[in-house]
Amino acid sequence: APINCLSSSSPSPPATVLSQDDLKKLAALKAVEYVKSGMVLGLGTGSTAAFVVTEIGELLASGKLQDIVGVPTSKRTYEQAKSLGIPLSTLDNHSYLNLAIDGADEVDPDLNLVKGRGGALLREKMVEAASEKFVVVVDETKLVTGLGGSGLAMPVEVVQFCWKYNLTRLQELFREQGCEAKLRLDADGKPYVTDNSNYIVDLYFKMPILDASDAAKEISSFEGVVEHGLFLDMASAVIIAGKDGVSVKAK
Ligand code: ABF
Repeated sequence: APINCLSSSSPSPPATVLSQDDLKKLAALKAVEYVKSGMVLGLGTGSTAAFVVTEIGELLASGKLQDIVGVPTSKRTYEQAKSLGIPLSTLDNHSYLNLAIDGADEVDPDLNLVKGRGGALLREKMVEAASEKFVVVVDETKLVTGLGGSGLAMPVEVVQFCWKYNLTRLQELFREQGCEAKLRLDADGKPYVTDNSNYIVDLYFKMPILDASDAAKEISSFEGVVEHGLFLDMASAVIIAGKDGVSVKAK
């Protein structure tokens, strides 16, 4: 159904224009249709994934879903899921997951992703790689023609030891692509520390990354790099909510 509702009758009532949060929620509700009782589920991080977690909590509370076990991708999601009474576990105890649902920062036409602006990229990648299916939930503002093309951060999680050394190496690696590397700071202006006690170096590109697969390999080859936000060939499906409705792109 269309989600930007305009009446054709006269006089016209005001158009109902959905907010970005409304769109995120619509994508989340669609994704939850993939969840079946008995599943072990990867629970994503971020504002879109939070709608997914809320809905799963409500379905469990009403008895419409049963025997769900959630594996959270961050401390934030752990707290949210716990407060909703969702039974929780870890990859150590559940190394095979049926399904993970999470948001993304950028989605390219081949369903490759940039993730991690929320800071949870390491646990997200571990949980999502262990899932049989990985469903991504976004609003249409996340669609790009090439990864890195939004002009926003592509995060790289690095160990704290000599972080500046790796920041410089990362900037050098992509110098010809107009890359600027910055240490992520928290609200107090101190280095942002991840759930795994690492720092994040954000890479800003002036143009889409020329060869994302090559870039992923090069970044991973640096000693002291823990993980990067390029999630290539991982998504099984992407649910996109936009002004014309909700669509699903699958591999
Ligand atoms: C997680 O949350 C991240 O990988 C991504 O950085 C972020 C997206 O957040 P939001 O849904 O709030 O835009 O999915």
